[in-house]
Amino acid sequence: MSRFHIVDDDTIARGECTDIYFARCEEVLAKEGKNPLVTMEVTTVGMPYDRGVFCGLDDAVALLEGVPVDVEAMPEGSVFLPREPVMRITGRYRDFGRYETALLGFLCHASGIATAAAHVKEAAGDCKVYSFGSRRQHPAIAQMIERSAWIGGVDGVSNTTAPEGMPIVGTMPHAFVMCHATPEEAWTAFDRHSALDVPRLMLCDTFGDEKEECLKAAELGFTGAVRLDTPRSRRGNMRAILEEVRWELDSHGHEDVGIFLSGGVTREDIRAYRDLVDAFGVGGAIANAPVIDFSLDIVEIEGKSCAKRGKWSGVKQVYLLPGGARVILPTGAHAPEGAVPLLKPVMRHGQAVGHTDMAKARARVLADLAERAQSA
Ligand code: PCP
Repeated sequence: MSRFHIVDDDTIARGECTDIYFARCEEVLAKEGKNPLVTMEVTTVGMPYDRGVFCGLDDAVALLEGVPVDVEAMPEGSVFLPREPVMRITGRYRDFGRYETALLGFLCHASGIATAAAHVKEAAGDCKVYSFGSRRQHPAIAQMIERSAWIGGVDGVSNTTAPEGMPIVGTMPHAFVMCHATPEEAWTAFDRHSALDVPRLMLCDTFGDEKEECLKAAELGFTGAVRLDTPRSRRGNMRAILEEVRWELDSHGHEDVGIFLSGGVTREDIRAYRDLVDAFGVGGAIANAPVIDFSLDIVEIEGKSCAKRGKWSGVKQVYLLPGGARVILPTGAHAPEGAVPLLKPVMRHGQAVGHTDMAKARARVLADLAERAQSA
């Protein structure tokens, strides 16, 4: 029995974290002696972005390990568009139907976060973006949040449970500053006791005006950047505040001291302030991102194309064409010259073939962002 209101790995892996209607209908099919061979596809018909970033495949494969199905999918970090299948599963329906709930949960949530992170990073351009939002979500999924944000292109994450292979970044909380008699005492203590590789990012808005505190921090000589987390009640014209802080730092010889902005930062804020800010700490705008509304639908039964209303029947492949255009075609159709099929085998009869690679997934997103920045 878990200490917290969470579902343990084994229960999820057994397909017991499911919607009751799957369990009940599985029983009915069994009593009817029905277990048709089906192919199901994961697609979305729409999303609050021009494109999505596919993520969560690693957990999906772990979920279906040992389940007698064949799976093809786009690699993690792939861009996808509405209607494009990002994954397809072939097997006998009763063998995997109940896994739909957990499977979609893994893909919808991770892809939502990776997609938001990629769009936030796109808005930031050369500015650094750090994922600070695990506190906005249930701690049991902190690792998934940080992995998805990293794949989506952020430059670092704050949660200590993040998977290996990404920088863990943080500054200091207001509570830390308030534990000292003055902000200067807090900044000096931080510098005195922090390891050399810990960036000296000083929080400069706890008690005094940002301009005043930033200058004090900069004049201590060890400050790499000043963090502004200005409360909403004081954010009249945040641009003017940032311009003032930048002016005062530069006019007092602290051109090398960067500005770090956090606190309810959105994509729009990043676009508005990226010429003045060197790094953004982003919480809810990534961690609370809307999930991708994927669904898993039958497209073929016993070899015959068949789909419910609103879905396109038949097994499909998505092709990337020379020049960057994309096309969805039935798998039996002749692929255009130079077309690259995006769905690749990831499982054969319940065994993973190949593996998901977080670094490669992230590289895919960064390459796409670089291409978009170039063509912008
Ligand atoms: C938190 C943190 C980031 C915020 C949250 C990220 O700020 O410092 O700035 O989450 P958001 O983008 O959803 O706002 P606070 O809790 O205000 O302050 P503290 O740094 O003192 O923890």
